Amino acid sequence: MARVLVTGFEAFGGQAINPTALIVEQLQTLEVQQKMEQGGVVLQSCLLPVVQGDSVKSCIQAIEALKPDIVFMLGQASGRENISFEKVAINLDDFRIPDNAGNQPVDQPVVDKGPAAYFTQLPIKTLMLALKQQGVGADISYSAGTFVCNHLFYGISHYLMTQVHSNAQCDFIHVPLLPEQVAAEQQITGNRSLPSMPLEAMVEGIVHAIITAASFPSEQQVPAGTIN
Ligand code: PCA
Repeated sequence: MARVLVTGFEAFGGQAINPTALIVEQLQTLEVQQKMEQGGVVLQSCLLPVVQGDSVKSCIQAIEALKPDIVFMLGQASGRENISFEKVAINLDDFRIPDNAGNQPVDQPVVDKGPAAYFTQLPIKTLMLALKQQGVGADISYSAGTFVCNHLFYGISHYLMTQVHSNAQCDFIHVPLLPEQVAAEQQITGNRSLPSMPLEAMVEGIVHAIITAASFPSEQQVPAGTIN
């Protein structure tokens, strides 16, 4: 059995919901738990605060309790069209808006004197292809931004890399907005229509990613590079 921890985030930036909180809720249903059991996965999930420092601390607590083989951290990324597997975590906090505790660091390292970046060790191209085969839009992203999602991704990558007794691997997965978030935003700001994905497709994609990763497949050598 593979032990997998999945984290979601609370709502932030004045928004009413965060799709990743709803995904985490769905992962706790009996139906998903049964699928996980059949797929050889012991799954645990939790919600994290959108706060510099505390997000990493809460995630480490969950890691120490479950001792997972794989950690998937989920976050919302407005403007993304597909579920995107992040390749890189960078050692930089540069918050465009304050986090939920009012912190707004500018050009600070996540970890003082830590390496500039970490690459995920998980086979994310294989995961991307598995989702596409299932009919769920997926791609690889080469920037998780410089807000709390990247902060958590870097903080947990650093923690796992520096733990002597841990072989656990992690990745950050960004999901698009929900259709209802796009509609709400359009009403308030009149903004152009942003891309969205229904919750059912997000849950299907995340469940498939978890079960695929839990069989520890090797990475596929396919191009997925971008020019931005
Ligand atoms: N997305 C933000 C933080 C929380 C979330 O869901 C980000 O991309 O940094």
